Amino acid sequence: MGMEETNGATSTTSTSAPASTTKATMKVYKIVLLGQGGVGKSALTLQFVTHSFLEYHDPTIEDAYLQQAVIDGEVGQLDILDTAGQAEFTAMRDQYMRRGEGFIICYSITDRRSFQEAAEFKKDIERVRNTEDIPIVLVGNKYDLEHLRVVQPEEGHALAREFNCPFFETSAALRHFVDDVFHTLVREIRKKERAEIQAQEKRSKRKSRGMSLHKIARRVFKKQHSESSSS
Ligand SMILES: Nc1nc2c(ncn2[C@@H]2O[C@H](COP(=O)(O)OP(=O)(O)OP(=O)(O)O)[C@@H](O)[C@H]2O)c(=O)[nH]1
Ligand SMILES: [Mg+2]
Repeated sequence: MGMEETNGATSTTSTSAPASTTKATMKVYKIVLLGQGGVGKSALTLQFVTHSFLEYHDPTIEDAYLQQAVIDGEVGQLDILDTAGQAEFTAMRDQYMRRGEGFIICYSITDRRSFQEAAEFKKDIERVRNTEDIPIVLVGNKYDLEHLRVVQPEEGHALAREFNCPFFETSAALRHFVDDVFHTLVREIRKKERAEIQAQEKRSKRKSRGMSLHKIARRVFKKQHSESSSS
């Protein structure tokens, strides 16, 4: 089952829109999918964008998609980068880790190695970005293949707690929890932006308070100075 660990805010519709109809003012969310080859990054992306299931594995080099979505009543343009999981195509990895505002780290519940790799992807993002404060959603895909499961849901939850991020078990085949993954990541990006704005406001308030204190001190000093020179 797919499970969201953080907020349960209502999700809404997502609609495909050609790039030409995108208003210049619409907020763009740069999303990057990471994960070992074959875990289902392309299948998840195609389900999200085109509502169809990719049956065969055609190793990705790099594919980009634009998808308009209304999330919590606010419209946004999701700029999705579906990356290569296969080692021979990974030369660009640092570059797209620098470019992304939010990351979907995927593993397959049928492949332990892909689960171990997920932790490596997280470390790589932190190394490239030099911070731990990056919007991430952890995804254990292919949960329809329960008979082939080797990674337990509790392990996914535990890793998500370590990452401090939301977690879903998904099925690209059944289109289960696909929208939730993308929408939740947008919420995580928005949450971070709001926190940054608040921090900035606090800083500028403190600065302006400091300025006015400085002004008062100057006035008092002037007054005292003029009183002492007139007496
Ligand atoms: N049963 C099942 N199969 C899936 C699911 N998601 C993906 N697959 C299959 O797994 C294979 C690999 O899927 P892709 O989406 O191509 O994997 P990828 O992560 O994009 O692989 P790379 O592009 O090489 O990095 C394909 O045969 C998919 O049909 C799922 O949720 N359930
Ligand atoms: Mg792919």
